[in-house]
Amino acid sequence: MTSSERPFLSLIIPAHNEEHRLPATLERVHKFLHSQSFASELLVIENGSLDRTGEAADRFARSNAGTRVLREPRAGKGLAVRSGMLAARGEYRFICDADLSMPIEEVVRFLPPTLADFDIAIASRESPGAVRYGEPAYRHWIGRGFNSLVRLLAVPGLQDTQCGFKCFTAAAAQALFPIQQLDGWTFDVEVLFLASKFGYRVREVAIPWYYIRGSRVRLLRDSLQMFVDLFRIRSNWRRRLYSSPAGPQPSVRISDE
Ligand SMILES: Nc1nc2c(ncn2[C@@H]2O[C@H](COP(=O)(O)OP(=O)(O)O)[C@@H](O)[C@H]2O)c(=O)[nH]1
Ligand SMILES: [Mg+2]
Repeated sequence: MTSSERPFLSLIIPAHNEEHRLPATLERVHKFLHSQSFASELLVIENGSLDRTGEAADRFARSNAGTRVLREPRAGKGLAVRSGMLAARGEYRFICDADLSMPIEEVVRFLPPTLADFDIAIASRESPGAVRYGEPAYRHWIGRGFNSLVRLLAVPGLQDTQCGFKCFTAAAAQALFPIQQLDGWTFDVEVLFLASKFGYRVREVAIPWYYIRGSRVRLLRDSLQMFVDLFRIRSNWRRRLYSSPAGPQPSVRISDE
């Protein structure tokens, strides 16, 4: 990893109450990045943790060049990902959950030369070829129920908006994250909704995905909030609260609906 040139890849890890699983994840990710021929940087964004996640990240960054730790005062995965995406300098900016439920080696499948002609590439546990390992049935069906609502209310075409592994080109990240507003779990739906409204090319990448216990999602409370957020996205759009992205855009096709 180098700091002077613009990195090819920024790997962005949002971390909340992750003091136990973060150190091993950082070791693995760092080792993987070093084994690649491209330049990269690693960003950890901690916010609102009640444990020593920030200290664990700082300790790692002190002894591993190319790692940056950012902090935000309020909790929220969406807020953390937004600050990471906007602080990143890479040509490609990849969100990676701290539990590494997708093997990190899969990252190359979201990048050129393996994948080309996209603005956003999202991991999918539903596309042909994807495999879910060890997921309890209740989690699976809650996820499928939410996806039905997402397709009905916000993004018709996508079978899995919630997987924690997504790759953005620098241009797409810099256009979409400044106008996206949700700070919590539904930020993925909002960003993908805006991506489709503004004509960005979204590709789904089928992945092997391993269920890891200890989710930070509080099933009842967060699911309810996510349901409300779907209506908020629609209402924000109707009220024209999302300004058009500034800067470079893809072949723009703005839908009025
Ligand atoms: N920085 C930050 N990260 C968060 C927050 N909430 C969740 N995360 C991170 O988001 C990722 C996904 O969380 P996880 O509990 O695995 O969710 P699940 O896999 O969707 O059930 C993990 O890296 C969490 O640490 C938050 O408030 N702030
Ligand atoms: Mg997880």
